[in-house]
Amino acid sequence: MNRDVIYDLAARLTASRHTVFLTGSGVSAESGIATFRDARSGLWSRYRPEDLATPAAFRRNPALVWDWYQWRRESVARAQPNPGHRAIAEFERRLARVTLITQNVDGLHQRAGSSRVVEFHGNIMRSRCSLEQCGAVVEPAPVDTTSPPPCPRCGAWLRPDVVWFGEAIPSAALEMALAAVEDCDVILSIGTSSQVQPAAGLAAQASARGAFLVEVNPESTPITRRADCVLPGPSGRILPALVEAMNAVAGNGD
Ligand code: BV8
Ligand code: ZN
Repeated sequence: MNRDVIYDLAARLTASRHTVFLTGSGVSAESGIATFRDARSGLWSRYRPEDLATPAAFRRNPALVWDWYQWRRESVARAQPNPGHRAIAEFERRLARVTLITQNVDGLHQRAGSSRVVEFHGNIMRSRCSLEQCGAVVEPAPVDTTSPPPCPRCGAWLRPDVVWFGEAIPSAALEMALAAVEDCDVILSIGTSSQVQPAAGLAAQASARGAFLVEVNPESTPITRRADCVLPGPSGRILPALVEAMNAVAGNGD
C-alpha cells in the first residue's frame, strides 16, 4: 500500500468538514459474512440473490425466502465486527462530521460503535409485518421458525425488515443519504460492487459535484475509473492503516 497516498488521504480526512462512508457487504466479508453475491449455499445456491430478495419470491414461496434469511441471520448473529468496522467507528469519533451510509443489513457497524448509521437497505435482524397498513416491527427477529411467524398485531406473515428489489428505499434513509452526498467534501466507497441502484449512484453523484472520491475494494468496479484515490485491498487492512496515518498526522500537529 503506497504510504504517501495513505498519509495524503489521512491529512485530507483530518481537514474534511463532512466525510461520507458508503459501505457494502465487502466490509463484512472479513467478519465471515458472505458478500451479497455469494450469500447462497445448499438449497439456495440454485437461486440468484436478486431473485430471492423480492416481494414476488416471498409471496410465491414464503418458507424458502424466510429460511434463507434465517440462515443469513444465524451467520450474522455468530459474526463479530472486524477492524474495518471499528476503524469507521473511530473516524466517526475523530473527524469533524461523518455520515455512514450502509447497504449492509447485518448491524455490524452499530455493534462496532458507529452511532449515526443510515441503513439504506434495512436490517436483517428486525422483522416487520408484511401488511403495509399494519406496520408492526419485531426486534430481534424471531428465531427457530421454519416459515414466516404471524404478526403479533394482526396475524399476517412477518417478513425481514429489509428493502427487497423493486421496493423503495425508506424515505428517511434516502433523504439523509442524499443530503450527505450533496454536502460532503470526501466520500469513501468501501466494499461494494456498485451495481445496486440507487445506492450505486451515490458515489458518482458526490464526485460530480466536486467531492473527493475514494474507493476501497480488492477489485475494480464501475466507479473505479472516476475515483480520485483507489486503495485496492481489503477494508479490514486498509481502514486501520488509514486511522494510524491519521494519528500520525494529528501527532505531528500537521
Ligand atoms: C428501487 C437488502 C424503485 C436485501 C438489497 C436504476 C434506478 C433504480 C432502481 C434500479 C435501477 N436499475 C435497476 C434497478 C432495480 C434494482 C437494482 O439495482 N437491481 C440491480 C440488480 C441492477 N434496485 C432496486 O430494486 C432498489 N429499489 O429502485 O425501487 C422504486 C422506487 C419507488 C417506489 C417503488 C420502487 C432496491 C435495491 C435494494 C435491494 N436490497 N439488500 C437483502 O440483503 O437480502 S441489495 C444487496 O446488494 C445488499 O444490500 C448489498 O449490500 C447490496 C449491494 O451489493 P454489495 O454490497 O456491493 O455486495 P456485492 O456482493 O455485490 O459486492 C461485494 C463487494 O465487496 C465486491 O466488489 C468485492 O470485491 C468487495 N469485497 C470483498 N471482500 C472485501 C471487499 N471489499 C473490501 N474489503 C473486503 N475484504
Ligand atoms: Zn401486522
